[in-house]
Amino acid sequence: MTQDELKQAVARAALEYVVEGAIIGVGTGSTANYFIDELGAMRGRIAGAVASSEATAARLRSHGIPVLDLNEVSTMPVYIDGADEIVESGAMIKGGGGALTREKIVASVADQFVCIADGSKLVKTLGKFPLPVEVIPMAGAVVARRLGALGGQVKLRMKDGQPLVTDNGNHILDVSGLSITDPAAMENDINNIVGVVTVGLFARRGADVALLGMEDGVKTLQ
Ligand code: ABF
Repeated sequence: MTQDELKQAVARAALEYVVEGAIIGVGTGSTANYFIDELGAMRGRIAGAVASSEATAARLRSHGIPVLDLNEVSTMPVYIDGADEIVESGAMIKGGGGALTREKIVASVADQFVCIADGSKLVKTLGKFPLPVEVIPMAGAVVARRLGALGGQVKLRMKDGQPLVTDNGNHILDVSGLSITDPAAMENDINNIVGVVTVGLFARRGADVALLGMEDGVKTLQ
């Protein structure tokens, strides 16, 4: 199976977690896109969706799925999204797609976080994938120095020769070379750096369920 077929398989498996008549939180990225395409087929059976990015909102609308503002929603049974890396405990690195802040906000409202990913995302220790940190632009240099002191190499994410600007008008620093043995502690430490908006470690609130696409089928971790 190709990586795309594995992503499609977990996207389909995630439909089991969709609660009829409810509002669904929807993530960002290629695996989440496959999930949105599957959700399109059952659009009449959900109340709508809350999107974690402008790109996801546009894709949901293209399938005729109503997109709600999170301010109109107080509860949501499930949030479904991909990951860049995940460990068995459910802690993840996210944000390779640049949508980490809205992903973390929408996930925080959901009762259950269902992570969908191809099996290559399952690792023993987080950190091979560069850790994304969204920062207020004026704090970029000072936050980069503080992150450098944690032992990683810090790079400002660029797009078309300019710093990438997130949906929230901020920048992203990618930290490589970390070996994250205590993800929740590192999440706290980075959250405490002034100027950081969001760190792409989802450990204090990780995945409740992970659906991982393997050659021999979808493996469920919970
Ligand atoms: C989102 O999309 C992100 O948090 C993560 O960065 C990325 C995973 O992308 P893909 O599904 O394309 O591998 O879930």
